[in-house]
Amino acid sequence: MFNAQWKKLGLVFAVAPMMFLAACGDDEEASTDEGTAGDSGEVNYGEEMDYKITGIEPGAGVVAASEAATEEYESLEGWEVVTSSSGAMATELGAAIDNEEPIIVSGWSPHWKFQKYDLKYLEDPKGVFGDEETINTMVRQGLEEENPEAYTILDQFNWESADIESIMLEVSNGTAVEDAAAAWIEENSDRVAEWTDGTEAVDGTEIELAYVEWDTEVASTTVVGQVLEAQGFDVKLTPLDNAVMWSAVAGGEADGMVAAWLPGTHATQFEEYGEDVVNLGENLVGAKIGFVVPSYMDIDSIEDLMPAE
Ligand code: PBE
Repeated sequence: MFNAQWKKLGLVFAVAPMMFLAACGDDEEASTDEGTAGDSGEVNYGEEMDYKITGIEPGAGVVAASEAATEEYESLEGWEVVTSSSGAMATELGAAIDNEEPIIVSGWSPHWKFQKYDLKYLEDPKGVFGDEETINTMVRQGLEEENPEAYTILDQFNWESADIESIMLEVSNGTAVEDAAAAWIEENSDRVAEWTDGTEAVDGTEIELAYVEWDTEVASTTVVGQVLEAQGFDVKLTPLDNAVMWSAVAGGEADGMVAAWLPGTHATQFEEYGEDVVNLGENLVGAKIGFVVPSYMDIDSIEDLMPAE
């Protein structure tokens, strides 16, 4: 309508050729610009979301980083990170997408949500969420001497985002994690053979792995647990809060975990417990945390948001 009127005016009067060109030169671009201006001027995503960011478990590093972001960015003044659980976050994300509503979640990759939905990370010019992360394996002191076969398998465990995501996606579609893990192990016997390389089967030696019920860690810990079980171990997988997971390995109550996100996400825990655990290094590279939004949201950066009034 607006453009059509300008066209008419331009044709009739032809007195403002520059304006005429500006309005009609590129209709598509003109309307896109109009939409953007309209969104930032009229659609206040913050207001629609009640200035709430959908967090996950209170102990998660990504929640701490999300809270730090609300402190660091002026655009997030007056915003709040609402904690719940990874499962609740995923449910809320799915519901928002069904209704094409705006939502900001404390997100991470690898994660099945990127395969299921069209999502993007908001740019983080202040670097509050850090850069690329690795997921690392930590074991208790003394494991190498007391349980060398398990130590070697845990040390050799490593895989890629595509591997873990394929399991997570199946689980998100309703497959039991035990079944998804078993199927992956069967299809990737060469890879698994590299993890057990140089070890001998045992007869019921106990091994306890701690983890947190994040989708990533549920998948990885289940896979490693099954590989250990197939080697004859009596495996116990213990879900804990993040800080408790770290302290359990540091204190020797648990034998190990494959869920240490570094250098940023678990920096606080690594600082506190790093000297009391044995760091077996990366089991996955290319991980990431940050604010994740549906691609249909017309913002790219945390700085595109608006403070609460
Ligand atoms: N996460 C998944 C964890 C680490 C693994 C990103 C939710 C966290 O934020 O601590």
